[in-house]
Amino acid sequence: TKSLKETLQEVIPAKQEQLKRLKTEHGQAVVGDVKIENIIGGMRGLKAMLWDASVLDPNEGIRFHGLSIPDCQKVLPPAPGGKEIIAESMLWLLLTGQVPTPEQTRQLSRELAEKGELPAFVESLVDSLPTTLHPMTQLGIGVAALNRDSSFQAAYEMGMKKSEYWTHTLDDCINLIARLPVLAARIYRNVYKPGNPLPAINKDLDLVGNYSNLLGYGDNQSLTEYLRLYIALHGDHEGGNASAHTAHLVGSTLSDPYLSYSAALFALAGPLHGLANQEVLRWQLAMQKEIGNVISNENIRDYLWKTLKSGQVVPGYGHGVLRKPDPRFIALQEFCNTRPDLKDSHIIQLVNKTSEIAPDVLKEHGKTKNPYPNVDATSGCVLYHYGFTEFKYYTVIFGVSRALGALTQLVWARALGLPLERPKSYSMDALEKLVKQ
Ligand code: FCX
Repeated sequence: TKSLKETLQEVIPAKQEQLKRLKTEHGQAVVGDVKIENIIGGMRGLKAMLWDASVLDPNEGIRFHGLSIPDCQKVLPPAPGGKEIIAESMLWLLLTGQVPTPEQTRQLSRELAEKGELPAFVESLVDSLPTTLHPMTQLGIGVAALNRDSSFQAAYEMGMKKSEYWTHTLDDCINLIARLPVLAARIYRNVYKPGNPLPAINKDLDLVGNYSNLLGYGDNQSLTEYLRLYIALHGDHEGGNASAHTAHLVGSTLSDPYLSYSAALFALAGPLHGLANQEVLRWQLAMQKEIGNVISNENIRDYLWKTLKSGQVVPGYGHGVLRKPDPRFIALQEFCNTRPDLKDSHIIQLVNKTSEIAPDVLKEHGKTKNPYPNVDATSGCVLYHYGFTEFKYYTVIFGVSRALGALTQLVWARALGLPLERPKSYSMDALEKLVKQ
């Protein structure tokens, strides 16, 4: 059985050739215009980034190396006894473009479990943080501190050749992915369950199986399966989203993967991005409180209007690229539909009903280009149903997941020798001058 590194080693030369071809044969080809609206509109719609692992179609949603979410659910190996995609299968696909065998995913699970321990100083560092510090801030601090052991940084100091960048980047990325669950679970324990012992990593379990165990939910197979699906689905969403883009930008300075991903986590911590899943729950619970136990279309519509009229966004709706309901949202909804307890859950019913009513209200409101639910519209509410109610922690789970895409693409950025990212900026005066020319 070929290992992840051996598989990657095999696929890199063809990709390097493809990049060379693009550069030499099509370097001057034009793929779009840059309008003033792109420059002042958060670069929305600008085709300006290379990202091989996934492409987001506005109508179809995400495809990972060409595979849609239902395709992935069919072909990517689950955990033994489970049904849902596991992080290892998704990681393998994102990194190599290939579907792993069950044996390869098991092998990778074992490798990650063996590398899962935190250095003692990171444990003490995280334990010393005030429990009032947001869990995402704690995660970012812990990830940045892990860079003490960066293989990339050490090799760089020793003068490694450019052709060796990717192997050290890969080593760091695998180590970081392996350590994220134990770091994230320690933060959860410290903030919400102080004094609880953390179980040892089980070398026979997959990454998310271990994460669930460390969080104290290992006995709940249904929640563990949900976490597996959640983490696989949030892994990558092409390159321009704020977290993936941040990892890419910081990595382009040859900052090591720990520092690059730490920066990405702080982008994920914003309410317009990953924090939305915590905001959705807060908002749905406030709605529930106001409308009481009767879930009627009218009550929900009124509450939506109240939110909009108070100048707030409806969390969990809209997207920078998507123009249809997010297939990740649909996959999570389908997960709920297959489980009677989830189907009958009050909060899930409220989420589902809201997703039926909100698009028309948002259309009538007339501002958002995409009135449909994104993945955050349901992800946190399902956790709440399971009794995992500490909603300030939800984005941390997203942070464990987004590493799959952001880090695998750092490996590729180094394998392809991508340069420092440095777009050109203009002042408003300079733009006006350009326009008048
Ligand atoms: N509720 C109310 N207004 C909304 C809205 C929503 N859900 N979504 C967009 N709008 C508004 C915008 O605020 C903007 O108003 P403005 O002209 O006064 O500034 C206008 O509609 C046009 O925005 P639009 O082009 O449709 O959306 P953007 O690409 O600028 O922003 C996000 C995309 C996702 C940031 C936006 O839809 C939003 O704020 N949604 C709510 C928060 C959320 O769910 N974020 C998670 C997104 C994602 F899934 C993730 O990263 O995890």
